[in-house]
Amino acid sequence: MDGGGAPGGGGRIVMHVDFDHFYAQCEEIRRPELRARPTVVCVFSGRGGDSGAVATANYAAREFGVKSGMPIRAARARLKGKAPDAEFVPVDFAHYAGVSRAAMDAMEGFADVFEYVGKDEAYMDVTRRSGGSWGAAAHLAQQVKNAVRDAAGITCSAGVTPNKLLSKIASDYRKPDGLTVVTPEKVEAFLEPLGTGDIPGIGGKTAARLGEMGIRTIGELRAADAFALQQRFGRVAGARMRSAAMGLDADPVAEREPNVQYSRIATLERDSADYGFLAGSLDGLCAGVHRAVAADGRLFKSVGVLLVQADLTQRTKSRMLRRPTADPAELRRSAGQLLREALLSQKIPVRRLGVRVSELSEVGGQSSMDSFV
Ligand code: DGT
Ligand code: CA
Ligand code: CA
Repeated sequence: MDGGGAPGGGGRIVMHVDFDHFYAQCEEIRRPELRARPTVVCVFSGRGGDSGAVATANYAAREFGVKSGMPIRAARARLKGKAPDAEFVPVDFAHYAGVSRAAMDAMEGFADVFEYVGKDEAYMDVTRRSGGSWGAAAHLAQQVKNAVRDAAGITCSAGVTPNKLLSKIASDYRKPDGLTVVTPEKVEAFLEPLGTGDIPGIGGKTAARLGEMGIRTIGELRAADAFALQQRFGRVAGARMRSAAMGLDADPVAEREPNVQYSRIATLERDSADYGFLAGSLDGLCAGVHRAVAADGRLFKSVGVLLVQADLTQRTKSRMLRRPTADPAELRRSAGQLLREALLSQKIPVRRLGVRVSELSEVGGQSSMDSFV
């Protein structure tokens, strides 16, 4: 590893910005009365009733232990009897995309290099912009937060540190509306007391295995026997954990714009609203989209279908997958389901049919929950 990732070494100043309880804040923008009430944003599975999962919840709901990923039924149980004013609202990705776009547009101009990561987070290299001064960088971060609030009406939390890894940890350190600056000389003291699970890439399982070795804090991980770690987790993962515990990360902020997408669209042989007929074109469209994504070595997390109707108006339907994928079968399956759902309420025959994927990431650039092992 070169000195670029070493605290105090390469002299970079990197900012990570993460929007607070993002989907819930988006709902609060259009219904301000929700701010004071426990609000749970739900992905209803469509199988009726409360079947489905919680996407996120506002802070009022989190106080009752409601968390991302839990079954909607479990969230109801936690709020039952205690919060009669609680609201359960369905996800509305199109609305969130609009809010995200407004916020990202407001942020981009503050960076030397801007890296869009997902709808609610981005990295910004601000080394040149801040003249290498930590005071100036802190001021810049406050300006970014203000700009996001003015443009999109939401709060966010920012971390300003020597690299991406530390900034990601720092933005999560004080939430909501946080601003955490960690200068090179403070890195060690900052990391020391945090839990190992605060390191991106160390999920619950890995943290538990570390706990069995008596390693609970990042400070303990840093001091751990390198050989023992490598024996337990393998050479590569063991070494990565230790270097993360030291706050090292040389990964550069790489320019990436939001909302890049791949799509294919085709005119049908005749106008139709029949699933069987439309599905005949769908596989070819999916294959075309998949070829383009795969050629660029990317994964996608959102799949959508576009219906251009006989009167030339458009309908779209899209869905977020559970995790980023490059699987052509999953693309075909999702697009097929979306088409089926769209046609349930189709009043005008369809003239042109399109498939698109978005929420892209690089293959290998993932940090899934337990990506270290
Ligand atoms: P935060 O950043 O801790 O204040 O809260 P969020 O809700 O912004 O959490 P974050 O940054 O991990 O995720 C951003 C959005 O992604 C979140 O608003 C909803 C969505 N999301 C997160 N976890 C899950 C999940 O387990 N299932 C589903 N369907 N969506 C999720
Ligand atoms: Ca967030
Ligand atoms: Ca996030």
